[in-house]
Amino acid sequence: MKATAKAHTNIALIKYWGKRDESLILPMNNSLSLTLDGFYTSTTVEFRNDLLEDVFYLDDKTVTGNEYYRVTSFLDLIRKQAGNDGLFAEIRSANQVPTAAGFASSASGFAALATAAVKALGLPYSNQELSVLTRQGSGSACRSIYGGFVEWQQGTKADGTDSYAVQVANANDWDIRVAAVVLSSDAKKVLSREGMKRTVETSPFYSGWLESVPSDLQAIKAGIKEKDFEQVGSISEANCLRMHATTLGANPPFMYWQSTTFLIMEAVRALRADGISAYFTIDAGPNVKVLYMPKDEEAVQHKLRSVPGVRNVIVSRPGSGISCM
Ligand code: 2P0
Repeated sequence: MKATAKAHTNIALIKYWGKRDESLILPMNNSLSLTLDGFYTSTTVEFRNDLLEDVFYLDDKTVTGNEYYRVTSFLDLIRKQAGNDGLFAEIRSANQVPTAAGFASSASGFAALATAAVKALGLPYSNQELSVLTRQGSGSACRSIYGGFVEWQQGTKADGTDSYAVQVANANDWDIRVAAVVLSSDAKKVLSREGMKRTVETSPFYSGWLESVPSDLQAIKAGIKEKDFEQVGSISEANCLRMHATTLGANPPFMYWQSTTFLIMEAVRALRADGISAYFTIDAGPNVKVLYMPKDEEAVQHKLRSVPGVRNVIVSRPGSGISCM
């Protein structure tokens, strides 16, 4: 009753922004991401008869509070599905996701946790079933089941059984790069869960966001198929800007960007003006991710590292899906 699994994080190129069901974590729109090899979580789950409650260690430290409850209530779901309510687990997770890089470790975290727990209990889940399950821990995590380019199909059913991720292109199909640009200061955060809820409920721009997603998705999938980097990059950047625009219309309004965020956006535009194909995308935080082609590695690194306020630049290639050890 013990298993270990590894999952990589992912960066959304077409963002998931807003839920239609908060408890089942059903999204308002389809999203599309790239799984990244540079950032991952390894998790071991061992169900033991001698435990009276779950114990959770993250990087060898005992976790309590909200983070602990999110994990145990997710395991409750799995226990229920296995028909084994009273069986508790020791969970040991190690994050290779520098939180300062602005990646939600929840994506790799819940994907690794779900995979390890299901394996430990011997549940014969397909990747699709695993994606449905993982989604209920954290929405974006359902995309981390697969490697390469991945689409999360929002589904139409009220019970969420058709809301899962599917692979669009394999990690080995196309060699591109994503640089995570780490800023030296940290802003007070509006958590993405709270931010998307406020936006759905109050932003008059939200309907415009939803209207814009289907054509972005169609165009980016065509771009991935054709390996048209300009198309994939430019659509990712525009989609990111539209997501962030919805936050400015929320009540109260909020914004994830800092002054250094703007400087990096300008640096990326300057690279393009110099004929280097680079595009940015930004999640629910101030850090920027930059997409570019391997041949431009040196120029992109040099430019990004020269921006005042940039602390580090961490490069990823397309990564693989979940694996069990
Ligand atoms: C995404 N984000 O598609 C978008 C873009 C942030 C901006 O998914 O509430 O941690 O657990 O479903 O998945 C972050 O939200 O939120 C996110 P929950 P999650 O990657």
